[in-house]
Amino acid sequence: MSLESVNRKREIEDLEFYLEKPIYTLLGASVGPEEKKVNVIGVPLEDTVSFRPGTRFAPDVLRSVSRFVEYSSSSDSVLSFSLLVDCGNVTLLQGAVSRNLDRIRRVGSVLLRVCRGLLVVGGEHTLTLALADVLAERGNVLLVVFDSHLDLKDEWPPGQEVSHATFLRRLLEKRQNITVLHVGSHAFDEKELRFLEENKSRLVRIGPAEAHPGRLSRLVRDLSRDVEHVYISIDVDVLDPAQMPATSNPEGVGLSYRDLTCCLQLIAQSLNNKIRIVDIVEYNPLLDQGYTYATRIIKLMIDTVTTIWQYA
Ligand SMILES: [Mn+2]
Repeated sequence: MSLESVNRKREIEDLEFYLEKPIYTLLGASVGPEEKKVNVIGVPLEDTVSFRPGTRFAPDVLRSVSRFVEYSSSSDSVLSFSLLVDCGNVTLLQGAVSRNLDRIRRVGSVLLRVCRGLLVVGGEHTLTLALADVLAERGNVLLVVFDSHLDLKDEWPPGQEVSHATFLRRLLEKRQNITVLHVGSHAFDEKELRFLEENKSRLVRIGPAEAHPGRLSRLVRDLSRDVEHVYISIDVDVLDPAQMPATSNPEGVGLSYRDLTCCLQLIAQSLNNKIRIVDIVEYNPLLDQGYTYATRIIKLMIDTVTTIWQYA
């Protein structure tokens, strides 16, 4: 065994302190971490709630509900068990957002060195700040965000610099080598639009009406030209609340599930071998009825994994 792989093995073992082993794994996966697989981590981060609390329960509820659904995608493929491992949840300290982001960064940094891809289950959207930051250490990043909100506020609530509504601004201030394609937003204020305008060379927004494959394919091709790594972040409130009411900050309208998966397919076709991280955030099981919408999130995970990693 080479020194490099001995060190890698030791780093993975050292993660034990920061990862809580799952009681049930997601989608019947075996327990990770494991090299060369798609590693699942739950991130029960919920430190900056502004409306309805509950996202921190999402990873464990989704694992538990995933025992009762079929592992087939909405386009007739069946998830391969050998593709995924579940590393459990990042152990977090309730209320300590910056220490928690450090822990998420640390776990992400080790796993990204060894895994094929990272499937991250939130928790609040703020976790993307830590993981996109880690990915940007490794080269130029295209971050594709699906979200009803722009999350470009300077402070939210007033006085709070790091939160689910400010994370994207903090990320762009910190990292010059991240380009963002923002899809589906229709909820923002004038200051956020001004920031968008001032940063339009690396922050491209397409609203819900334009979120179709034809428009996306050209943009994705152009934006990914000088990019080594792609990160896809899905805030489930991008979906119409009629299709996804179980989310902390709903915004009245949104994309259909089919719009979202068509966009994902298109991105996967154009950028498959560059996609390193997908996160699915802001599902709130306390607002779910009989776990109906948990099954939709699980279907979204299966569709994502089969589209992006299984048939690559
Ligand atoms: Mn949102």
